[in-house]
Amino acid sequence: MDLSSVVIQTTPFEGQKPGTSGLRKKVKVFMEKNYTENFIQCILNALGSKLQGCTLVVGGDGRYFTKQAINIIIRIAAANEVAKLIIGHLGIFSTPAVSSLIRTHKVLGGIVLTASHNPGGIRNDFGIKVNIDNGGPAPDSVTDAIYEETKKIKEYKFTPKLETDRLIDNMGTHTYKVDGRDFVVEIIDPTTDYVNLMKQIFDFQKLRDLIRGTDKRPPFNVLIDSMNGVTGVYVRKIFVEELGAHPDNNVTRIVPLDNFGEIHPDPNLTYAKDLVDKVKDNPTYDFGAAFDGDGDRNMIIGKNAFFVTPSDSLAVLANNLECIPYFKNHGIHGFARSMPTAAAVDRVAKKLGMEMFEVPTGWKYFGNLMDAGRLSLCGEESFGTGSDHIREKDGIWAVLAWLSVIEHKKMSVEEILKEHWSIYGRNYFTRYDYEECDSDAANQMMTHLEKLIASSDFVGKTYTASKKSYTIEKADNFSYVDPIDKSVAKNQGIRILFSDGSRLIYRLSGTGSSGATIRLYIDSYEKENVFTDAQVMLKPLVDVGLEISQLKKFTGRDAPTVIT
Ligand code: G16
Repeated sequence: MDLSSVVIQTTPFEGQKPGTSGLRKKVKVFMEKNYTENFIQCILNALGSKLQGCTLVVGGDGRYFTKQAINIIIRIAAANEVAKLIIGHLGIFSTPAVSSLIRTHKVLGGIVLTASHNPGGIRNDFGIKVNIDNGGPAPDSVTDAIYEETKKIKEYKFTPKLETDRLIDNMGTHTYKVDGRDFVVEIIDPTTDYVNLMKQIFDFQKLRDLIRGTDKRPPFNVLIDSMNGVTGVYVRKIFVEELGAHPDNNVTRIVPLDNFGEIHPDPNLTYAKDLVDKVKDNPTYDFGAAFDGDGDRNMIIGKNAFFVTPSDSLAVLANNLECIPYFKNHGIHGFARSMPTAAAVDRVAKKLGMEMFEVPTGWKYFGNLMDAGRLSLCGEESFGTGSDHIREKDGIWAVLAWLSVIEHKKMSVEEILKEHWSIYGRNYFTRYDYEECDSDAANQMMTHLEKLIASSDFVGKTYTASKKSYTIEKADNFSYVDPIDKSVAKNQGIRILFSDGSRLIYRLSGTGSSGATIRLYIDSYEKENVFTDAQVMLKPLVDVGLEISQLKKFTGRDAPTVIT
């Protein structure tokens, strides 16, 4: 049957500006009449002339509203002359898997349905993000173009009679005629391409021997926690089926749920407490790892829940890449981190003579450097780690990388960290998050900081807390010039740098769906004193950070929601 598209009149919605990583709002907002339709049409409009005849990858973490959103995308894409959609079975793709598929199939891009680590379910968050042809998140130029479209949209195109009901429930290829053109929807297994990629990167036989044990070595007892998010399907394939992990003892919460079982699928010490407690309570566990809803974040802990900060995780991997076959084959071309991430990796880069980049918060800022062949490994304090194998951060990759290091060094997580600090010194790091603050109050606090750092006597001032004094050497609002395309990103976070190398950074999160989340990042470097508890070590600097920002006065908050 030849289907016809129609044009539907609409009006713009306010606030469809993509944040750090896509548009994230409450599900009920996406459910408003035409809200999702408008945004999808604007994405396609922003792709311009490349859209006609293109192929797009579509899928997400399976959270509530994924299926409805996919049905809308299919009908709008068909009407807009897209030639083909590659969609995950049941709508499931992890964010790293989408990135991989875009690259494997060499297609124009993808639409990822996720609000990442934000809670899901009908009362919580949904999100839509766009990836471009290198597999990475759309850069500012593309998201700005989408936002401009959302402010002026008057109509969207739709194919009302294209039957989408249960389409994603079965794998296979479906071909339609829409306005006389062929339109193809291919429903694929979400894991095949990604598992193949991981097999090319890592030595699966060695990892299997590590997890199962050999004649010479006892099994290395892992607990991998998918937090009811999308990684469950990949964890089953990779850890259970390929690497021989025990389905009851070595993996947990591996069935993706559309509300993540009412938990906050964010792998940190607060929201992944379940994993932390299990590893603490059971001394036979050597290792624990958790992922977020869409599978791009990771948290690593060792025996007795010894916590590895993401900044340290990045530095340790940078120091040990030779035990991962991918890097032997592809070489190592440079490292990068986001600005608030502690500079532990910088010291490794210096020792190895590697180029090192500091970019704003957001994985999208790494893409150009990777495409230019100048960046192999990067990470962010927000539990993101990855390499140039794709253009997204990759939780499962990070865990396989850690297991490769452990297999190679034959040391525990804690031993590896302690050895690293003994060689390089230690960047103590913590982040205080104040979630769902009043937006006006948070903005006022940032304005106060802007004024303060601009005042003529700020640099040189000394603040004291718990008998420790810190003298301000420099203060600014971070801006970045992309070394490849020279694009400029301004106002990326207020930095206060002290004469002893310590740093305080203040940012408003760009991933929340309501109110404002204030992030206070605290970082200090010690060459000798490397074995103190980080919270104890950083307490005076935290107090200075709170004094400078007057956070309590502006927000009324006594304590952070999350400390990592
Ligand atoms: C996204 C971005 C990351 C960023 C993180 C936190 O992660 O991809 O690059 O570090 O948000 O951003 P913010 O501090 O603005 O909340 P995800 O996992 O949410 O996609």
